[in-house]
Amino acid sequence: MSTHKRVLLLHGPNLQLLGRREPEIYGTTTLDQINEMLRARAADSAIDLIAFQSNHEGDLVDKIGEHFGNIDGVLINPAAYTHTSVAIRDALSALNVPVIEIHLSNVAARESFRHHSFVAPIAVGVIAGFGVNSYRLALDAMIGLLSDGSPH
Ligand code: CA2
Repeated sequence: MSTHKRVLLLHGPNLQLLGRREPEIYGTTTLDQINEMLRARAADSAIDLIAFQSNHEGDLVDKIGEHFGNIDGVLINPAAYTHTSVAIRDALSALNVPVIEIHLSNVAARESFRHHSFVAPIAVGVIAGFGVNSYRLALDAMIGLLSDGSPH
């Protein structure tokens, strides 16, 4: 039996466009490149990373539900659903594992409708504003959490 931990990496709507549109806001790295970078880094820490992107709220809720009882943590950039989705928050909360919310941009410095997150209150923490590095920082935080249980 594998002793590897398992982490779910979720990407919300429109993030499939990464690297192809609006590079001045969201950078030039594609979603596949982010997934590959994180998969390699996770593997170095004996973590299997399962990546999934959807433009559909229910598909994200279904994916989270599928992992009840078989996942050790969730990294999620809920994208626009950050600001709208009670369903994604409830699904994540029900998993009972550490969740880290990720944003490429500094949402606090953008339009006021991006200042509220439904997910943040059930997350261990939020990493925003560092572009692609937000994902790397979030994975490093998750590796720390899964090794000693502490976010610090
Ligand atoms: O900064 C982030 O990571 C966001 O989650 C990105 C979301 C936005 O709604 C959130 O407020 C903050 C938007 C994702 C759209 O991704 C695109 C990528 C490339 C081109 C166009 C959109």
